[in-house]
Amino acid sequence: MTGRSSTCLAILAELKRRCHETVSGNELAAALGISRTAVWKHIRTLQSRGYQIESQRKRGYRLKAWSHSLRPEEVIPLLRTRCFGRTYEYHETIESTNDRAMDLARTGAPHGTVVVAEEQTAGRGRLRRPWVSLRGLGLYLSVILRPELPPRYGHETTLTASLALARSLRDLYGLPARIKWPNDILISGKKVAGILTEMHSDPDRIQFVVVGVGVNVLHSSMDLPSDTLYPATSLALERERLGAQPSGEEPWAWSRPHVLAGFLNTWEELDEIYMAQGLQALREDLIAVSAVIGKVVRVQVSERILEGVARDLTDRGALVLDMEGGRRETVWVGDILHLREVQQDAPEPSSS
Ligand code: BT5
Repeated sequence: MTGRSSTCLAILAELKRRCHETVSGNELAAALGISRTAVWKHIRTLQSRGYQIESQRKRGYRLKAWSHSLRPEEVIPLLRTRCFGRTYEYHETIESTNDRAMDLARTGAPHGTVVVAEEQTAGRGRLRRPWVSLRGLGLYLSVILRPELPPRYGHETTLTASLALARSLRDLYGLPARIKWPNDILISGKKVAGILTEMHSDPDRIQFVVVGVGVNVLHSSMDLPSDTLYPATSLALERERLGAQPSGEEPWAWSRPHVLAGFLNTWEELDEIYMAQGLQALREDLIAVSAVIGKVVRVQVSERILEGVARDLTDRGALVLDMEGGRRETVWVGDILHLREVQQDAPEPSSS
């Protein structure tokens, strides 16, 4: 980082810390050991980068609006991680952060590398389904993971990421986020986020996994796609509807950089538990926040459609279905097309 940009960061940090007041140029100059003219030049640089800093003659400077930008200077100071986000690539616009992360991973980018974009022009979900990625409204990111595991464990990284996202939305924002196995996050039955995992491996070992995550954050109902299998929602809409409060008091807690950093912090913690103890250490939490366990689900598994009661998750994250006639199926990979409550008067498939 250049001296110039690190001074900009220091000024920004001070204005954020004292966001309810006007901070004089003299105070900033003294705190940073630079001249008032230098402070003014850095403020101009920050303003030219989109920061809304009010400058009042003779009084000083005040940060007027919290930034939603995902530039590294907004996100990295909020990270508590060792690896996640420590290599951070930012794009204003990109076709797909997953494609970029796959390229970076092929050329040796380290575990925890994060690629973030303000907008994707060809964001995608599973089976190349489109992921609507409007500029400045959502989070579009991909994380490179290098677990030293055989390829058959690859799908478990999706579940770890899903749990991290659900947990960060629950714990930090009080939102009742649930996992629609294995890769969607729902709030009150509506889809707020989706996860796309892609992997490159040798026959016996994963080379790398790229986990792409799209989250609707600031969208109004007009910004959301309407032609989706599950109705879509955003954190802003659910916050308003549910009156949810973040755990802290800070006015900026709902800003995109905070949502992103809170997620990455939670995810690295869970990833470390997963790597040390395996998915079984997260199984109970996965069940507790599942949107599907105990529900009747219709699942597409390759060409087959299975319908049954989602009864359990195995230690390896497979979904256990109780089918009609007492048959039990274990599903490793599938797409849940539909889910509903078990009807009280209908005979329940056999219980475990
Ligand atoms: C997913 O796939 O939900 C995974 C989405 C992953 C997107 C991220 S963004 C960063 C990274 N880079 C990428 O290119 N992708 C990843 P799937 O389960 O297949 O769901 C796709 C379906 O979700 C679509 O067919 C639509 O029905 C619906 N959908 C599309 N955009 C949506 C949105 N913004 N909000 C809610 N639902 C949406």
